[in-house]
Amino acid sequence: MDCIFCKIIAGEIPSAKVYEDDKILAFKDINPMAPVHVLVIPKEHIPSCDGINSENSSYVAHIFENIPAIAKAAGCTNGYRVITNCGEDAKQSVKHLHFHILGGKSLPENMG
Ligand code: DGP
Repeated sequence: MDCIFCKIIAGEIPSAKVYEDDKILAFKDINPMAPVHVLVIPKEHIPSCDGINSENSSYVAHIFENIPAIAKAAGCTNGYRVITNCGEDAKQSVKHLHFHILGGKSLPENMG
């Protein structure tokens, strides 16, 4: 499968990892939009939010169980934002479910 995030999971493309376990990987976004910009992804290929179901939702639960510690370790000491883009209108560019953690500054109120 030609998925850039699956290649990052496989170690075929390097990334700046900040957290990894058997189910999920977190790494720095290549094009940061804030002082802290980390992506958290499931190690199973789920194309987007639309692909979450009862078979794979444990990956999503595990991501959210770990987001607070990942965000704080990355430097979010005063809050953070979690975003997932799903589909064309949201401008999802990588078709592997990922959650952006943004922080390290006071973020703009406008989300779209
Ligand atoms: P989205 O628009 O929600 O699909 O965001 C995809 C993000 O993935 C975007 O902020 C840039 C990031 N990204 C794309 N390719 C790579 C890569 O090869 N390495 C890293 N670290 N981030 C990437």
